[in-house]
Amino acid sequence: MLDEWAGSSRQANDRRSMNYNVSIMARTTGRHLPMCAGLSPLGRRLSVASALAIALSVVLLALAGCGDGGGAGTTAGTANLPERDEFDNRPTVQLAVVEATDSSHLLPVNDITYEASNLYDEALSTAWNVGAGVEPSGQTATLTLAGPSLIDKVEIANGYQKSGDSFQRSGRATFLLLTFSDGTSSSVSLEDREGWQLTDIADVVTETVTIKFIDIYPGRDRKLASAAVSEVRLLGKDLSASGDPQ
Ligand SMILES: [Ca+2]
Repeated sequence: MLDEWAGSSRQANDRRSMNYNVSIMARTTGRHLPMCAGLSPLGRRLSVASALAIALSVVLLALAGCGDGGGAGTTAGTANLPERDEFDNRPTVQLAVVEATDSSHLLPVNDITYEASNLYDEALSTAWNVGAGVEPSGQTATLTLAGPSLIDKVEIANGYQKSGDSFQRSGRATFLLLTFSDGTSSSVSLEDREGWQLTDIADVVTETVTIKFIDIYPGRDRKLASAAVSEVRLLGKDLSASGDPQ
């Protein structure tokens, strides 16, 4: 929905909608005009004028409706996306994440939280951690970017890397599925080790990234049966106006 081609398609639909309205209007006008036959010339002129006034109102309402629809359908930032040639020259950066939500997380323990916001706090000692009666596979966390961005790499710190013991105690991701705001996905395979793991993905323009646990390296604590990811870095090009190189 972020690409300009989607916008062109919507405009085409709007035009088809407007043409349809005009077509209905023409048929309606044509059906009523013969009823003027028994009127005086002045009456016929007034009737025709009335019909034209109604028709004009219909067209204006249709245009107003199309305008509203176009505004609602134009996603935030779409109109401001730079041309591909222009943003190809922008530097690859770590993209800013402004919000995270998740399908589930472990309850806090002694002020230590396990929410998805731990995925982008630049601390390997904090993690998004799921389990404790909830099957980790299928759980999701959604990161919202500061603006529309092109992503071509992700860097992930697998497991709960607070300590070697924490890493072994919690499960780690074998595969993560990343889904983007246009509905496309990329699968990321991860090794069972501490530290950062960099993965190239197919270029995608998006404003959100949803991370799903697909398969798990089981943790040592089989009762907790958790799985964790400590950090996710999204790398690519910021396509918002503020992403212009200085
Ligand atoms: Ca963290």
